[in-house]
Amino acid sequence: MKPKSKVLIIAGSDSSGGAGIQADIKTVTSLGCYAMTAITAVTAQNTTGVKSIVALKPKEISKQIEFTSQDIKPDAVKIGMLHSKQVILSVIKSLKKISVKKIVLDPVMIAKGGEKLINNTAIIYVKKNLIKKTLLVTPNIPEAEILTKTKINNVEDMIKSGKILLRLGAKNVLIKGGHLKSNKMVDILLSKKILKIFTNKKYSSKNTHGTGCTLSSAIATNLSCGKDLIKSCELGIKYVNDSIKSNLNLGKGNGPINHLNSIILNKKFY
Ligand code: PXL
Repeated sequence: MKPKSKVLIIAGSDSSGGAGIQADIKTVTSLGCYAMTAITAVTAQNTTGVKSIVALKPKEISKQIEFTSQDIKPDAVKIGMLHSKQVILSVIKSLKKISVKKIVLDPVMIAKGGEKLINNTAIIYVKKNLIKKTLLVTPNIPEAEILTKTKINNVEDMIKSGKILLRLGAKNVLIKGGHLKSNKMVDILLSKKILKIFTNKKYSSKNTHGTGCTLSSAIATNLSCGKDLIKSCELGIKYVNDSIKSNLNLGKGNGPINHLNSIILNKKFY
């Protein structure tokens, strides 16, 4: 098969392969599309935690975005870890130059093991400057709580927090309910015109490293292929749920999900 579309990923590297740019490339590829990357930071980590984070210079991140896109124009962009104000400002500048409309922002803040992946000033810039430049922002509950200064305990609180994000300039918000104390998985898509509640079975597993990265990449990929926003979210959620369900169980800590769940290998290659 040939790739159906092209997706540019702006995110950090996760050496353990479960989250970050590695999860993003696997997702875009597994869903039949072409992945390009602009690496924002390099982390040394395994399933038990993050050992170190090295940031790339904002100028180098911008070069990756602009030089790559001048040659192969992305149909959609996914943004993950951006850990300083300077990086956010140069990413915004570069996005303006490449003028891609379908931009999905995963406002990455904290790794599964609790390590901070963004500094406090940068969070203000995500909120005030970046969110409004994107088509969709996909916070989980702790991220939505930080961005909207609210406490989220239930679905009503998720909707309230989503409305605050819309008031801050977000066009569409997908709040992921994985952190809710509930036996169902509830995710909420909200815009001025849409209120869609996705309810799915919850698979309890400690191996959920990279679910957020994977979901935002899957949605960006679906959008890049011309699917509408609701369908893109619905199929993205399904891809992540199936990847959790297949329970890889690698490593001693919070292991990765199985990105290969959508792939059928051609017999002649194995
Ligand atoms: O899942 C958030 C995330 C994003 N990006 C990188 C990460 C992680 C979590 O560990 O390492 C690079």
